[in-house]
Amino acid sequence: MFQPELEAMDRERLDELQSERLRETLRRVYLNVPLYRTKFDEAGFDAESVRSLADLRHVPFTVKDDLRSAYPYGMFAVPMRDVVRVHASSGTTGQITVVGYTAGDIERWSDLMARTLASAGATADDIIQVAYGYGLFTGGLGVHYGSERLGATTIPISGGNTRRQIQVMQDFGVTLLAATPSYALLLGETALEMGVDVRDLPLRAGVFGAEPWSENMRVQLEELLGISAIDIYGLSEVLGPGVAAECASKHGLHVNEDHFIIEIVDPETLLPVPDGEYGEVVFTTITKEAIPVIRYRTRDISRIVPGTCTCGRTFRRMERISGRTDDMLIVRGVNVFPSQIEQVLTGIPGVAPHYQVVLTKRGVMDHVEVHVEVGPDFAFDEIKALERLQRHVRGEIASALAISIDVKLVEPKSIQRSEGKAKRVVDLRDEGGA
Ligand code: DLL
Repeated sequence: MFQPELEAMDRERLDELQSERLRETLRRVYLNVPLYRTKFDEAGFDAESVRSLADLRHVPFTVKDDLRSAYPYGMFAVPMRDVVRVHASSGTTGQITVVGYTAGDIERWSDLMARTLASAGATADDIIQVAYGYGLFTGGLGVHYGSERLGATTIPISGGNTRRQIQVMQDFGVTLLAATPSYALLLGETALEMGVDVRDLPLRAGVFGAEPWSENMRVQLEELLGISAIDIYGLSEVLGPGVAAECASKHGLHVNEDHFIIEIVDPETLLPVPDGEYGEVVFTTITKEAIPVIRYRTRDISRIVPGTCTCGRTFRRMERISGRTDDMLIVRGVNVFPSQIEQVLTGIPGVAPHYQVVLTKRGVMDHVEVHVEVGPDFAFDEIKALERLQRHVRGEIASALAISIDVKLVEPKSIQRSEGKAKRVVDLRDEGGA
């Protein structure tokens, strides 16, 4: 453990710490951020009235549109001269939101990322290939600072230039890879094309996140790369990577509760759900200086994993993200996330883990079709075999998810590969057909 005195803190002490930091944060945003002052006043909420964590229920939520309307710096709680870094996220609609960091924020972020890497088993002896994008995206620089804080050797290669990545991995003796899971898959496949079996290299772990992925995808990545694959989670509005991460037991992601308060709420009623039930993940930052967020609705769906973890950490765990509410498909009344479809596809021999869910309009009805690549060894011109496999895939999806969904098998390498976040849902509904 990187910081056992914090990560394995007594729960009672943690409650006190969270309440104290929450009170201080609420006071600060009320004083310094007009948007919060207006929200609190309109809701009749007095920032000074908070006595314990239970009072958080009375605090108004914050949503992505609040950040958009405050573009670029309207949500900052400190003067610009105290801001040493900005990052930005484009989001699905393309409209950009900006987040800022003070020198203190960067310090804490580095610590949290060192903690994240350490929970994946990394030490100062590791050589870490940072294949998340560097730039306005938080992934590259976030992991970079954590890796240096840990004392590991940091390779700031960023995303892209895939063949060179393999060369570097091989020549520099890389032991840990940081990338999106979809890019890690592309790296593994490209290595094979180059005649390199990554399993023979010193690489032993991966910290993968920034997009939803399934348990079966983990199994495939672990086999392909000969590593232990760890899920790491975060979002720009709250910090970047470093909000939550799995430990070696890989049974939920420990939320860094000394810096963030997690709630799971029903997205309709916005009331908190009991531990163990699914809902929308909501975070409140309690140590951020430049841009604290209060009850921020992430649109990510997960649940709290009940019970304690065998690793000794006391921070609560959230289950891997099932998906984003924006990506949820409603197929004849049944809610499905692309990652659930991925879980089914990646368990079927003969198909490759490359897929897209394509939405079109048929008359007034939405039509959903899954495009999935056949495996590289599949004889794509054998119509009978293709039909058989297609029926099989449909059947597997129907039995696992209780939905009947059209499946189109496509040729190997015909689905666009990603060097960052994969695009799993292609929405052609405004374009009048597929
Ligand atoms: O993706 C931060 C990050 C970088 C996390 C590198 C992990 C590794 P954003 O670009 O703001 O920040 O996107 C945040 O990505 O709300 C989730 O929907 C999704 N996401 C992030 N991590 C995971 C994960 C970064 N482990 C959005 N599993 C979040 C599933 C994830 N989804």
